[in-house]
Amino acid sequence: MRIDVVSIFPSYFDGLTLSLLGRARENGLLDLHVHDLRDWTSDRHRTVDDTPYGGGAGMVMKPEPWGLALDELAGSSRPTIIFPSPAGEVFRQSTAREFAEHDHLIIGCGRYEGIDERVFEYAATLGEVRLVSLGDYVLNGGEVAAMAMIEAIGRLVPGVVGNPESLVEESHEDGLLEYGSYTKPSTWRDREVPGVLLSGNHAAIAAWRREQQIERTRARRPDLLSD
Ligand code: JCE
Repeated sequence: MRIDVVSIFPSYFDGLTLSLLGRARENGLLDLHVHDLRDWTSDRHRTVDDTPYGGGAGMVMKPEPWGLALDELAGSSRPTIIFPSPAGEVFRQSTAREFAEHDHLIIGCGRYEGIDERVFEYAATLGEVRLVSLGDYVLNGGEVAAMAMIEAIGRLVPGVVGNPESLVEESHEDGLLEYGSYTKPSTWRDREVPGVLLSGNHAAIAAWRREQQIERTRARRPDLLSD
């Protein structure tokens, strides 16, 4: 999979390119390229924003640099073009699974009050456009949302996470929260590890863990049980 990110703060992504995804990158499984939107400006001040038509607070990202960036990065690959936006569909594990199947993602990170609306229409002529929100809160720009999405998508690309079983057992993959985990010592500050986990009875352990998952989901995320 190739992912191109366009941002006016490309150094935000320096940390991400190390860690978990660093290894996938070396294997050639995940080819991440981060670009500075200002590289597609031509004025002396490398301007990417301007005042909004119709008035209002703040600035809007100009369409021209975005048009040139998308033309160059899309090529002939019919990419999926993702714009993080508080007005987009909510990003879920199912969204990550869907995007992990695609060969080429372009993620456009807005700033200020957002991007000129015509950029989304134009992008739709180059590939499939998706406006995607990380959740129901407002960030200052798309970068943090893009990083979260890249991590969630990247770890689903076959071969990126070592043990495929560890993917299935995690929260949200089966629609329930995870059971609690314990490690040594078996007693710590007068607190015991639940006895069943020390029993060696694998059927009892599996049943206890499933019960934990259901109870926690009911207490913390009842929306996951009713929907
Ligand atoms: C962004 C902004 C709209 C006021 C580009 C915010 C995603 N889940 C999300 N929360 N916030 C975002 C997000 C993504 C891209 C941009 N802003 C700031 N947007 C109204 C301010 C600009």
